[in-house]
This record gives sequence, structure tokens and C-alpha cells, in this order.
Amino acid sequence: GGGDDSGDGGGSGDGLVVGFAQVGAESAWRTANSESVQAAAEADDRIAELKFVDAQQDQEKQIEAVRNFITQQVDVIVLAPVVETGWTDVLQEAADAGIPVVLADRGVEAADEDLYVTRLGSDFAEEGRKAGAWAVETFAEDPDGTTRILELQGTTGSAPANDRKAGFFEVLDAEGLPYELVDSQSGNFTAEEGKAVMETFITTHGLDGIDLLYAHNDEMGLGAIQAIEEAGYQPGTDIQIIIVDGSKAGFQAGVDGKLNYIVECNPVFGEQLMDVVVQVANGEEVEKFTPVEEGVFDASQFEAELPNRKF
Ligand code: GYE
Repeated sequence: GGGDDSGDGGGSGDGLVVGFAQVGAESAWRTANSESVQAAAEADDRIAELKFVDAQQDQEKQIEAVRNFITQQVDVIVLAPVVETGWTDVLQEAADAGIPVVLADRGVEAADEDLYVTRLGSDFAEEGRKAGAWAVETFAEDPDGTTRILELQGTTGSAPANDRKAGFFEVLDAEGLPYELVDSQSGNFTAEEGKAVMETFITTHGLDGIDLLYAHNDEMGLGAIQAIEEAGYQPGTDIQIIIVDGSKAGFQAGVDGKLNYIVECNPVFGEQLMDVVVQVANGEEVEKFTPVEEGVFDASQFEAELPNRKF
């Protein structure tokens, strides 16, 4: 860096300065994602510096981080938007400053699609559909008819919460599974809030007639498992549980028989992200959305897969 270079930085030869406005540190997924991005930037000669801001799941802090990146005239801004709405103004400011924005992980509402270059991350609706397909397969033969479901949603208004919910119920409705959504609340993707919401579910509805808990991430599922055990029930047996992410702790709970299905969400995309950042800085054509590859795991696979987990 340095010098009184009046260009836009792209292709200047001395490496790109990248600003990354990360969501927070709410989950094992997020920590692994931050580490992956930071390690990839450090190892990459094409990147001079990664300015990293942890926004503590607070949109105001993220907007402030993006504004600071604009002031600092970074080459590329990477944003993992905590929620989908409310980005128009700051994205427009980045566009006016001529700084391209790459979304990592989470997306923004369709109305803002022209204000970012590309998104690299998971297909959250597809993750929800995978969870829904397992629920249909598991409960289609349910002798008592209606499958009674509790849902622990991720952060209200976030792309993964919106889309994991939509994809799941899309499949249940399409397949005609008779179900009742007994309750659905946000646990903000954290273990503490997941546990607290599950305690409220248990107080309000009991657990005797409940078939399935669908938790939008590992932490909320693991928090709920504690609440279920403290209430004297056996998670994974008295109530079936689906989680999304697939951390080591999530798989361990699966090996212990405490949950039944894991939909993988892959946070380790740092190297892929650096490639996208460089392409965008060079003004190359990129796809509007690049999905990260992900699988699903049932109880027969938990033990063999546990040693492979990277976070
Ligand atoms: O599933 C969850 C994290 O946005 C895909 O955020 C990410 C989600 C992930 O808090 O654990």
C-alpha cells in the first residue's frame, strides 16, 4: 500500500485492501467462518490487508463498519448482512464511492440486488427443503396422524432464518404431510436463547404430544437439548430433532443419540471468497450467486463423519 495512487486499487500490483463486516461470533459456524476468511486472506499474496469488524449481531454496528470502509477507500467490501432489509442507503453509498460489495454467507432483500456484485454462501432454502424432506420421510407413516412441530428460528429477519423456514414448510406442504406448527420463535442462533425459548415451549405446551423440533442451527438445538433433558425427557427419542450447520458439537450430540438429522452448512469458504474478491476487484464477470456445496447426515452416518468435521 501507500503512495498517492489515485486509481481504484484493483490490479495496482501491491495487493488489495479488503474490508469484511462480519455478523458476530454467535456460533461455532461463525467462528469457523471468520477463521477461514482471515486465514485465506493472510495466505493470499493478492490481498495486502483484511480489515475485520465483528458487528456483534447488530445491524447498526455493521452499517458503521461499512461506512468506515468507504471512508478508508478499501478496494472491496465484504458484507455478511445480519438481516436482509435496511441496506439500501449504505450499499448506495458504496456504489457512489465506486467500491464493489461482495456478500458473504447471508443475503439481502431482492430490491437491493443491483447494489452488490455477487453473493458467495449457502442456499438456505435448499437446506430447509432437505430438513423438510427428512421430516416427511420420517413422519409420513406416523400412526397418530398429525406431526406436531416446534421450530427454533434463527435471528429474526436474517436470510438463513427466513429461507430455512420457507424451504422446510414448502416441502411439508408440497408432500401433503399432515402437521401442526405448535410454536415457532427466534432463538437468535445462540445456545442461551435457544435454551430459554425451549424452556418456554415446554412450559407452554408440554412435550408429550410433540414429535419434532426443527432448530435452524446447532447452538439453538444444543441449548434446546439441555432444556429437554432438564425437563426429564430424552432428546432424540421422546422428541426427534433436526439441526442445521453440523459442527463437531452437533455431530457429537448425534453420536450420543440426542438428535436425529443434520443438514450441513459449510462455513469454510475463505479461499473461494478471496478468488471472488480478486475477480471483482479486477472487474471480471462473476455469477450473481455462488452456492457452497453441502450434504445431509442421518443417525447411521454421525459416528463416521464426526472426525471429518472442521469446526
Ligand atoms: O447457520 C448459524 C450462524 O448465516 C449460515 O449463522 C449462517 C448462520 C449459521 O449463526 O450458525
